[in-house]
Amino acid sequence: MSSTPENPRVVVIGAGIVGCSLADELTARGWTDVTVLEQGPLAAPGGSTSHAPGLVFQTNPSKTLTALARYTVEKFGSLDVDGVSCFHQVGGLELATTPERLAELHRRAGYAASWGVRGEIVSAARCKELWPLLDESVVLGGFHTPDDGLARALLACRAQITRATARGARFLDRHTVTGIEQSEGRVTIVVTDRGSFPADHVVSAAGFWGPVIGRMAGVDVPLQPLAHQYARTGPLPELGGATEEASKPILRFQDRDLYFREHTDRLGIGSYAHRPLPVDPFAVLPYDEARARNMDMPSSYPFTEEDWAPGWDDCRRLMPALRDAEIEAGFNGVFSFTPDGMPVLGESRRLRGFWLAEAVWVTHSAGVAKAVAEWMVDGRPSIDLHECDLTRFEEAQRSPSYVLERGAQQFVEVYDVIHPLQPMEHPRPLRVSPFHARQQQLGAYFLEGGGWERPHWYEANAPLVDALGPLPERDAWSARHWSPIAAAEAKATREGVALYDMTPLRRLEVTGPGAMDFLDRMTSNNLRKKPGAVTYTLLLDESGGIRSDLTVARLAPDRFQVGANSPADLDRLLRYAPADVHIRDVTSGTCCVGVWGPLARDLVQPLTPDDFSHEAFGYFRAKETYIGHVPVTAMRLSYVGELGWELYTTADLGLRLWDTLWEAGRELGVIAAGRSAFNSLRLEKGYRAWGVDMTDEHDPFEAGVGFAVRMDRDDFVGKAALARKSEATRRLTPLLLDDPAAVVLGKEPVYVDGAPAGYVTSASYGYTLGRCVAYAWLPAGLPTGTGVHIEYLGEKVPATVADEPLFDPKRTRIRR
Ligand code: FFO
Repeated sequence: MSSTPENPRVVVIGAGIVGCSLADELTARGWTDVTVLEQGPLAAPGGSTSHAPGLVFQTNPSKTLTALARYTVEKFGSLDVDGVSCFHQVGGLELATTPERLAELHRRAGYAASWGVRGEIVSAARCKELWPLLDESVVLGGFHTPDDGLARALLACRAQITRATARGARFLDRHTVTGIEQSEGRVTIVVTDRGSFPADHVVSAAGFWGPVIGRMAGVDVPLQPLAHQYARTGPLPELGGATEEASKPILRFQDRDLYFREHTDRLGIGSYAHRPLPVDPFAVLPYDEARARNMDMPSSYPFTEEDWAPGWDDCRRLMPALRDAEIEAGFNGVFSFTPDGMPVLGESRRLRGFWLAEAVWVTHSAGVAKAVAEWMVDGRPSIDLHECDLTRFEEAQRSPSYVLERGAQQFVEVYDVIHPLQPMEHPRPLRVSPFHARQQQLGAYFLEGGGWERPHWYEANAPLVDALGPLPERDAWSARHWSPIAAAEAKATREGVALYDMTPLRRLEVTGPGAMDFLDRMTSNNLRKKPGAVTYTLLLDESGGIRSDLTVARLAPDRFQVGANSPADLDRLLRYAPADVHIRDVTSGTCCVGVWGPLARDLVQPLTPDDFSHEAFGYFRAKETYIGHVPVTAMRLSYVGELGWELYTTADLGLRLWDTLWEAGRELGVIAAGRSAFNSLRLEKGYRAWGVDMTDEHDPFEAGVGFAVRMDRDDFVGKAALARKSEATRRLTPLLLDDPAAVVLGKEPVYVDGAPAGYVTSASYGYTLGRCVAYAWLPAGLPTGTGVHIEYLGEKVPATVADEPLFDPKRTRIRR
């Protein structure tokens, strides 16, 4: 068959659950020229799918992962082989044996409600009813999710092989990929030990062999295979008479890193309660060599008794019936972990047509296959995948040693109670700004983001706390990674002047004769302004979804500085850039201080030869000038909503810039302030954070950034789609919590008239307002003053729809 744009030649590498599901999804969309190459035998080729115990717990703090899992449940539930369903909906049960875990289960019930998964917190007695083997006395409660269950992954492979084959796909087993050829940046041929396969698109769905395939293509696949233990008991009298494969909910005992499922009258037990057992993906044997060495399959390593013993004791404490039980069989099963626990999906920019569908668990497999198929066929997935995008890793997060260390840590933490702000412990520090030494001297409390050390507050500001009124008490959870010092720093910013380290803010330099036209076509606002203008604008996709929000400073006719959000922004711009446009990420070689507050001008003016008056240096303007000895690019804008400037310079001069500002600011009472205050101030101003408040699932109008879209100008990416949009049905809505002492943190479900209606995106105490601010996706048209409830730790907290911006609506503070 020859290739056409409507039906290109696709080669999928790997016939595990991802490859089989992908072949099914692609052929369902009319891409029928699909070849799936598999090194092992079908339909149990020996990778992770072949040993996966199949537990599908849908609930996850990530909305994206939950949506992917929901589709797996829906799809496998509709597939069968000879009348046997590919999904066994026994429900799920997560147990709490500590108060901390019970609180976590309440949070998880919140995520479930936010993302549309049925579930309820249940008593210990109800847990016992659902799982009679439990010792009720060790259980405090549980989270029961009736729609979770067991995926029969190998059956689902068979069902999808049959269906995709009927539509024209072919599955070739015992074909080992040995090379990937390319020409002019596009993939052309997949070479195997049994012939070559020309391809327009190649998808690596090779699971933990992904890095091996990636190397053939010259593409990093940042995943780390690790082994974890799975064992099966002998027959248990307590399960005697069972005829069904399973009838009780799949069970998690996260406090001891264990999970359970039935195998008729036996129990299968999975354990993460052991040291990480990393496996070198380049040393994993192919199917036949593994067999030759008496391994069951490449993904199953011999059971290590010594790693099993502690977990086994815990199993027996939880289920007394296991005290007399024996382990009949066990193995150490290999599967993939990534530095952040998310899959790695998308097309490589360096090798067009080469896609990754890697580090995917059975739980998310069907959802991933659907999303990747949509992405390939329609140009974009129908759900937000930015957390899974292969472009999300920073350069410094791609080294093999980073991937190994973080992958192993993801294993260790797999069931831990993780606070949303909890930083990784190592490798740290990885990236520091030039101000790091000063920040340490000021007692910075550092958290981590994108590899950067980021001060959240400074202990040096502790004396300022006394001048505040009494602050409401916080519960233990919201008090974590929080300090009242943030309140003092917020107040000092609103009343005096503060320095904020903005170095981690991504900066791109876009230059060349085509730069103006290129940025103009790529983004939604009007950028055709004289040099010196700064514009807030949006990077949209073809469907009008928000890919990012940017500030674009025109520094010279052909030279722009772009303030961006993630590595994906750079990737996207590079993908589209014509030859006469040069794009460079200058983040690492430069730095930035935000000097913000009503006294900002008093601080900066004496240090610079330029006129920094409102008349001479207006709001959203940029100038290249000097601060003392330091050449800077100054931009008059502020994400915290106060008078002031972002000051950029090269990294070598950063410390000098900081010291110059610090010295000059002494008599004005300048402080250094951290991200905790920063986030509070920006929410009071209603400034959206991309990736949290809005993603490509949202259009600018419903997200409340329609002011950055000029529908009356010439064409730009996304314009046509926006023109077709009908009235929005949902809206990013500002809420104020009624009780001045109440706080929420984000991702909580919101109830309108008692029914779940949406979820909180970001939230922070608004120290100026004296109330917690929460933004939430809610039905459009809720009038200001509407009372709603936010569920926080199982309690319904009252909140009220507010008018935005909540603070300084006339913007007098920034425009003076
Ligand atoms: N670039 C710079 N230089 N500084 C930043 O803080 C940020 N951002 C992101 C990415 N790029 C950046 C953009 N987010 C405003 C709102 C959100 C921003 C940046 C700026 C803002 O000042 N909005 C005003 C003015 C809008 C206008 O006049 O067009 C407003 O909404 O009133 C940090 O995350």
